[in-house]
Amino acid sequence: MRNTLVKEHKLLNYINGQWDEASGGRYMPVNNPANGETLADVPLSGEEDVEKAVQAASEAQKEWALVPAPQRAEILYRVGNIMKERKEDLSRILTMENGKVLEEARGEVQEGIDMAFYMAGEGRRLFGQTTPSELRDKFAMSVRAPVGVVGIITPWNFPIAIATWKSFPAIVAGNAVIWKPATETPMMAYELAKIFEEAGLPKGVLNVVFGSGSEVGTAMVEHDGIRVISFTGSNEVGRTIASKCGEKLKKVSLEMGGKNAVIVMDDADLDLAIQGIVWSAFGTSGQRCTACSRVIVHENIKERVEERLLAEMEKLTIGNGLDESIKVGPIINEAGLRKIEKYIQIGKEEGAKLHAGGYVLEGENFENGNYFAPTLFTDAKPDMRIVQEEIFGPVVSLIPVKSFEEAIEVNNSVTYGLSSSIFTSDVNRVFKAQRDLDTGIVYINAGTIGAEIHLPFGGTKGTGNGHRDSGQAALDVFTEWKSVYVDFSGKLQRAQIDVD
Ligand code: UN1
Repeated sequence: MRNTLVKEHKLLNYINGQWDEASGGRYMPVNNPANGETLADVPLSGEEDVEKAVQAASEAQKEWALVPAPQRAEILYRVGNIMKERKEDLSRILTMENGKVLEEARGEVQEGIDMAFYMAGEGRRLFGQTTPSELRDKFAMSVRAPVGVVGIITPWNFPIAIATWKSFPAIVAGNAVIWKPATETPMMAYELAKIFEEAGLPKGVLNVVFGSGSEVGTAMVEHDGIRVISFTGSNEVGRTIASKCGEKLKKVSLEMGGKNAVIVMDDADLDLAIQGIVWSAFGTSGQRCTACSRVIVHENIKERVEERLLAEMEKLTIGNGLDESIKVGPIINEAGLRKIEKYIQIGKEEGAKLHAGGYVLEGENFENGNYFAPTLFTDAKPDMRIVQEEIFGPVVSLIPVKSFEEAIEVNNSVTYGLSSSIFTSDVNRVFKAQRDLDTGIVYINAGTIGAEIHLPFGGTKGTGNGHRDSGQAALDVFTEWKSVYVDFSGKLQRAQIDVD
């Protein structure tokens, strides 16, 4: 018996407004990480399918770019409204395919709804600039032009929100999109494509090609018809994409994770800090790019923080996220579990003290699911691998420091630079911290997660390559600046020469 909330058990690609099987007819199962139930089969497409999608997108984009932006935005308003109507069903499907608890799934779908209305508003803005010309009777302006056909590659940990961060600005700006969703979470992509279809998006403007990164992703990166690649995912894959795009001089926007820290100073509101750490480290089972996996704590309060943290961790309920009493859901898959286990071993070998957790949960409540116990390492050192590398699980390491300055230095001593947070009641430290923390997102007296869609999202150093998702910044990824000069003098005016 298949799950009844899932309407289609055999997913299809969405290319040129048609629902098609992948060319090779290959499929793989999509499993619920909470209980191993097979929810659907996802097509494994190949180069041929990407080719078809690019053809369709190129054709569609020419017309789409000519549709006035406020009309393009109308589609996004409709998409937002349909998502709102279906919020509960979408959230439940999201919990089933990804594992995150229902409350968080609703939050993620809400993020997508917010993005729809925010980017729909761009249809009446898409601001450019007017600038005085050096010459008399000449008008100068810069406008945002669509890039053409763009490729988006999205991860399983935020399968709908991140897709909206990328596809909505691309579409409102007049591009056509080829989208490869993660094979672990294709149902959100399927639902979103259906919503776009219902909202009346012209065929070919959005094309969903399901399949693996090595086949579909590679074909997208290599295809000369795709002018931008926007990718969120692992560091290794991101680097490969970056170098291939470099060779092809293709624009690329990357978000490749974090090793985010909460700093707790000895003047902090400890209750608040502990809540912030627990939410950021164990929410979504630590499977957020923004998750807190390091706590940099002033040595004066180290013991108290350890104690309070352990007490709160004991209260965490673990299990199937469809059960509203559960706070921590499963890990996405077996490979995810093995990776976390590997880091537990590394942490022990490096000499960090395993204070809580550190094992896969087994037994009656966890049958056929991928559950990992919330884990706390203490007495960790800044150069340990568990403190430097992204684990992507419910594992947090406490690093004691002697001063505010040392805390900032330790925060900045990792290769990543996505999110950071500090709990302090000293206003001078607040302002110093926001200036000196080397991350794309900084929180003061709040945890490391919970970015809002109308602000730029992304990071410094190994987290990315300078581009941002979300907010106005997303438009920079999906548009080209075009400088336009209109000379209405009726004679030849030579810039830089005829200036007096
Ligand atoms: C991610 O983990 O890649 O800021 C995205 C947050 C969410 C988005 C996370 N709004 O935690």
